[in-house]
Amino acid sequence: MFNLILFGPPGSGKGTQSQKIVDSYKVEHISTGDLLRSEVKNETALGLEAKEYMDNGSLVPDEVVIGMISSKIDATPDARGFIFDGFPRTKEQAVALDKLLQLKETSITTVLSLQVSEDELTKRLLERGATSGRSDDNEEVITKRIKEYHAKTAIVASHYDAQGKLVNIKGEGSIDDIFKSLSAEIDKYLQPA
Ligand code: B4P
Repeated sequence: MFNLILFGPPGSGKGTQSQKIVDSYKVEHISTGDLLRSEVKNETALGLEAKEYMDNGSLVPDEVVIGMISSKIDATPDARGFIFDGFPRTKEQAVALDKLLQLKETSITTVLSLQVSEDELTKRLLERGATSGRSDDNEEVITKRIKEYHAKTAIVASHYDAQGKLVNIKGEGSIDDIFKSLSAEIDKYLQPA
């Protein structure tokens, strides 16, 4: 099974590129950000807990996110592959994902890491904030999210680099050009469906 992690800081384009990958390769998309926002919108117990963290730019606790991922993988047993978007975001989540996939006799195929400068990230998220209505797209929270990325998430890249699975991809330029670079890597393992 093809299991891709699309990795990068907030605003690097993980959600944008995931959509294009799903359209082209017909893999299952698992976005922890989307799953959490849906729980918040539906005012579930999980959503009420997550909202506080998301609104101030913190990461939601690992156990909440890991439980959510596990049920999502189980829900689609016939998937051609998975694209993990915004997960794992801590070393603990990465270790848990490796174990979860091992139980299913599969593993991460490749980790594509989008490289975008901090100025560009802030610019994109502020622009999105002007139209998205997202509570975490304002200057103060964006700064906190980028800090959280450096403190807790950047280390996930080293975890997969040590396994020889990390590939850096330039994440600035046109959305189509970035998709071409990502596709060139994915094509090594899976052809468009
Ligand atoms: P996420 O929903 O994962 O969102 P993100 O990091 O903000 O954005 P992404 O990288 O997907 O960027 P996008 O394509 O939208 O996280 C939100 C919050 O949820 C976190 O802060 C955290 O609290 C919580 N959370 C999620 N997962 C978690 C986990 N595993 N553990 C704990 N907590 C978790 O692009 C951004 C903007 O840039 C868009 O407006 C897009 O149009 C634009 N853009 C994209 N590509 C572009 C390009 N090439 N050029 C110009 N603009 C571009």
